[in-house]
Amino acid sequence: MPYQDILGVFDLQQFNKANGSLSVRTPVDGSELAKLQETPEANMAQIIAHAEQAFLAWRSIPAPRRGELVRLLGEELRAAKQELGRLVSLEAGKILSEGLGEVQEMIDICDLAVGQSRQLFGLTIASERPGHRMMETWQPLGVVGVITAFNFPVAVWAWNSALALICGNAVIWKPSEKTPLTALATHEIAKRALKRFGDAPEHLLQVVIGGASLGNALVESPKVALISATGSTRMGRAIAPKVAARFGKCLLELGGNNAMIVAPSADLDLAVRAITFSAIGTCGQRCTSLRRLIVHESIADQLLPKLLNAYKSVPIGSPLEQGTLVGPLIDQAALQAMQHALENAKAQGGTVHGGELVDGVKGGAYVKPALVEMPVQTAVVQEETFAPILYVLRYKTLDEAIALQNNVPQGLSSCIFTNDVREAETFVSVTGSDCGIANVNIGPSGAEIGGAFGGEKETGGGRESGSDAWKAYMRRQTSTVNYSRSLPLAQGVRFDI
Ligand code: UN1
Repeated sequence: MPYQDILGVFDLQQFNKANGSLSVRTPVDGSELAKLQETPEANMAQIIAHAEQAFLAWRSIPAPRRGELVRLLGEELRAAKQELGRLVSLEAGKILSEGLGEVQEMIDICDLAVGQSRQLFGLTIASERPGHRMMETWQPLGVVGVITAFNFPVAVWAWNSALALICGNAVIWKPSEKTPLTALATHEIAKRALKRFGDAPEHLLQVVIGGASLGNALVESPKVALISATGSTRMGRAIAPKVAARFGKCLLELGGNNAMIVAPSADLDLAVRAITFSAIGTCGQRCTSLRRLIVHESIADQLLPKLLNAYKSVPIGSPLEQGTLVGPLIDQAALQAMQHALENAKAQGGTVHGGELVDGVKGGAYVKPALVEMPVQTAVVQEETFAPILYVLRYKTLDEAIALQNNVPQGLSSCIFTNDVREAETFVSVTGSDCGIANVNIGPSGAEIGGAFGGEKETGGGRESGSDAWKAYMRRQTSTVNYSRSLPLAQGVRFDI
C-alpha cells in the first residue's frame, strides 16, 4: 500500500481489514488506501443508547469544565496539525496548504468554544407580576448526530462537536464514506484529549463508518435531539422531513450557488485573485466555491482575458506536491458530472473555455477549470455542480445584477467587488443579496469561524460555527419564579377559590 508514511502516523493500519467492505481510495491516483469494516446498521441502536448515557453524565459537568476538554482537543490538534493536514490532502485531494488550513479551522473553533463555555448566557426578563422574576436558561440538548461531507472532512465535525461538547451534549459522527480515514484519525486525536481530561463519560464522542443507512438510523431515532448535516440539497430533502416527522431539530448546510458581482469601479487585480481562489481553489469543491460571475458589461472584455490568463497558468497536479494549486476532483463520478454540466451549458448557449482532462497523476480525475460565458442564467447555471465551473454573465444595472444573483434556488454565499460605497451598502442591505453570507471585496469562500456560517433557501437555513450558533446545540427554557406570598395571574386574570 502506498502513502504508508502519511497513514502510519495515526495507527490507521488497525482499521484496515482484508475482509473490510468499504474500500477507501485516494483521489490523488485512485489507489486503495484501506479496506474498512463498516459499522453494522444493527449496532446503531446500541451506539445511540451509549451516547444517551454519556449525555446524562456530561450535562451535569459545569460548562467551563466541559470547555477544558475542548481546550485539550485544540492542543492535540495543534500538535497533530501537519500529520492530519497531510492526511486530509491525501484522502480529500485538496492541496497541502488547504489541508493545513482545514486543521487550523478546527483549532480556531476549539479556541472559540473554550471561551464560549464560560458565556452560555441566558436572560433575565422583567415580569409584569410583583415579586416575580422571569429568566431564560440554555440547557443541553442531548445526543447530536453530525453528518459530514467529503470536501471538509474534519473541520465541519469540529465546528459541530466543539460547540456541542461545551453545550453539554454527546456526539455521534457519520463522516462521508469517501473520507473515513480522516474521521478515524480525528477520533484518535480526540481520544488523546479525552485521556488527558480524565473523567469524561465513555462514548461521549463516537464515530460510525459506512453509508447512508447509518446516517438514516440517526435521522430516524427520536433519541437523537439534533441532526446537523452538511451535503447536497438532495440529501437535505431526504433528511429534513424525517427529522421534522419526529419533531427533532435539524441544522442543515446544503448546496450553494455562489455569485460575485464585479462592478465598474472594482479593483480588477483584486477581483481576479479572489475569483481564481474561490472558483478553482479546492478544485471548485467547497460549498462556498464561486460558481457564477456577474460582470458589468463595461468591464467584461477587460476582466475575461485577465481571468483566462490566470486560468492558463494555474499549476494542476498532485495535491501533495509543493506548488500545486489545483488538485483532482474527488472521483470519476465528479468528473462525469462536470462534463455533463459543460455539455448542458453548451446546449443552452454557453461558450466553454477549459474543462479538458489533464494528465495529472495517472488514476486521478484531473481537469482544467472551466470558464463558461452564458447569454442568460439558464437551467444549468441554476444548479450546483460540485466542480470548477464558473459561469459568466453580463449585466447593465446593479438592480439587474442583484436580481440575477438572487434568482437561484440556493442562498449560501455571495459577494460584490466595487469601490462605490453606495453599491457596496446596497448589496449588504435589505434589498441586496438574499444569502447567508454577503461579502464586499472578498470572494464568497474561505470564511473565518467567528461568524455564523450557513445560508437560506435550498441551502437549508442552518447556522454553524461562530456568533450565536451555539444556541442550536441547546434548548431554551423560560422560568418564572414567584418569590412573593401571593399568586397574581398574568394578564390580570382572576380565578379566586
Ligand atoms: C464547506 O465547503 O462545506 O468558508 C465549508 C469556507 C470554509 C468552509 C467551507 N471556511 O469556504
